[in-house]
Amino acid sequence: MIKFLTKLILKTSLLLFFIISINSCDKKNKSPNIIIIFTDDQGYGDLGCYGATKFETPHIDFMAKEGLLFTDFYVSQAVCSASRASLMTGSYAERVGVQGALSPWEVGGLDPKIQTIAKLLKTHRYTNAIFGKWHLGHRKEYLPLQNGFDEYAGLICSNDMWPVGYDGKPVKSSKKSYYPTMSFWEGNQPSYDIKNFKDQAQLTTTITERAVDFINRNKDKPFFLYVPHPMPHQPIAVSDKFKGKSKLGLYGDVMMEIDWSVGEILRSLKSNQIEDNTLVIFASDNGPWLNFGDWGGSAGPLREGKGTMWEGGARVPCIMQWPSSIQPNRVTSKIAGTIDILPTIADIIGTDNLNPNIDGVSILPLLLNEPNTTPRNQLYYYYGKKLIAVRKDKWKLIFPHTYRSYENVEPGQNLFPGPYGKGKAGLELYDLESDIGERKDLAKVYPDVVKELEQIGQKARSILGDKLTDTIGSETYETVCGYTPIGINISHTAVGKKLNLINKPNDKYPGESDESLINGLAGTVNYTDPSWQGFEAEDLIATIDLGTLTEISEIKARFLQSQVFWIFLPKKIEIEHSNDGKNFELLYESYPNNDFNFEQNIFTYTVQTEKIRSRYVRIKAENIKKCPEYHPGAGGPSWIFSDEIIIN
Ligand SMILES: [Ca+2]
Ligand SMILES: [Ca+2]
Repeated sequence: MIKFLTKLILKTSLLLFFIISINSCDKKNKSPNIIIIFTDDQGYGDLGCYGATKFETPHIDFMAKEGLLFTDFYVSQAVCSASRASLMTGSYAERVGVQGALSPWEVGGLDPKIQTIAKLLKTHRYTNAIFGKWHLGHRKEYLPLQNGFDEYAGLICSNDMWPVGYDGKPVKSSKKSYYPTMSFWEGNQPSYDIKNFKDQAQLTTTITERAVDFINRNKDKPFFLYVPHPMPHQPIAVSDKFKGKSKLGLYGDVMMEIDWSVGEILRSLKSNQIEDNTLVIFASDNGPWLNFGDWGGSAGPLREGKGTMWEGGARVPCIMQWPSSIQPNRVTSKIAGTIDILPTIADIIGTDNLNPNIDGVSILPLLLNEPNTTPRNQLYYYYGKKLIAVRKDKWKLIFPHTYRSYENVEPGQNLFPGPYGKGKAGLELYDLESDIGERKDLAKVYPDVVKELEQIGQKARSILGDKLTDTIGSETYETVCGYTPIGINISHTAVGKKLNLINKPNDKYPGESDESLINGLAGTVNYTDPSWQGFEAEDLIATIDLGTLTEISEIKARFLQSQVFWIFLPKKIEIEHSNDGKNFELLYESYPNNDFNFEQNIFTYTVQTEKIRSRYVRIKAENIKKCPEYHPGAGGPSWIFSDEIIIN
């Protein structure tokens, strides 16, 4: 009886304890502040708490001591924009349609219709800011202020997307010379130029000051602060505060400055007495750029680095600190990833507004140290729409593919990259628990495991697609949202009439049909829009037969300028008409300006006629044929892109 009573009391008090702790958790943590610090190309081995030895990261190590360190934390892809899209949206990049690293002239970005952490928190009265590198689209509609953030300052893309060489000097004759001047942005506008290494060296300090200022101003209301550092992405640079401070050299100095930045942020939380109720997440966007050698970071014990989906590219350090809810000094080897952050935040704030069609799962039970919880035991490793591997528990199955490799090549020095090697993988199985470096292929030893993981891969392919096996996924961005953008509808007299082209468009850009130039659908500013017909080093000579003498008041010809993609305006444009198809009368001629220009734009050449009656209209557009001297492709074939010819 006494035994029973003791048991009952114990049970009741345990129950009470749970009710109290759930209640207090409820009260305190409904709207915690959220801070995500996201470094760029930082390796798994580049923190003290992950084994770095030649430099110290005491503040980040402190986060680990006060919080939870993940040994098996993943990004969705080992490349900037795709990785960031997943962090923001809680989904693999294939679902949200962002691949690779967007270049400054990219016209697309993360679809503004897709839910993100910032947009979700906005509906819960959070104040949101991003200080650092955005890299999810550069046109206004894609920038942070139009997508859930109240404040933004930083870079719009990677810090190497600038017209400066590895020696820090302006470049004239390589692909890099085509990058526009890099700017530090404030909101929707470039604010000042980043021209040299000295300017780069101030980035970490400036971003940190802005972050701390934001915390001070918003300490009394819930906020979301996103700090995606442009460092230690190449070219790395450090302020005088940390120059020469590490035993590793510049890369170590840069990591020590990032650590200082984390320290400043933690300090401001403490001085504002909000550290208890602030969840701070520290992670990297992908593994290290190893062909920069000592200047490019370390993947620790992991295989390969950035741009590959071996563990060294996909697995990153991650630490979460949240004193009111995460017990100190914990390490977990449970699988988790950046795609899980959005649903975890949704779980924390208890929202009903989370988009259910995402790939991530809430790992809040893991944060709260609930017993026997495994929010995720499977993971897909995609790279550029290719399913490279899948993981289940300790097993990773690699699918046959080729990849860039950092092995058996000499890395570069002094901020210069070395070459890439080429790797080729077959169907390979690795036990990540006993073989973290992926060296011992066990596919032949465990055929049943291979079979089981192949089925997981098959499921991934059927949903998210796979270019390696030419599988179209049922839920990829393209499948669900269609290819964007589509042409602009224009109705006019020539639609459905006869068209004769002297030179055929190039097979790569054939337009939708032979009559693409007069199909009533006009190409948009995106050169990949199927409406455009592209002519490589050839002239466009198009004759339209209206069938009978027809009253014509206006003729327009549209051309695309997109010099960054080798697409120029014609050297000369002529518009002619004829009654018999033999003798043509010139109505209009123009010599477009093909000077150096970053602007991607559609130019329309128009002639108003005095209501002539005519049957034939001919457009002649002369190709400049070779890319001009100023262009990185100088001497190579130039393109003209045409669509549509409009007759009224
Ligand atoms: Ca990166
Ligand atoms: Ca067309």
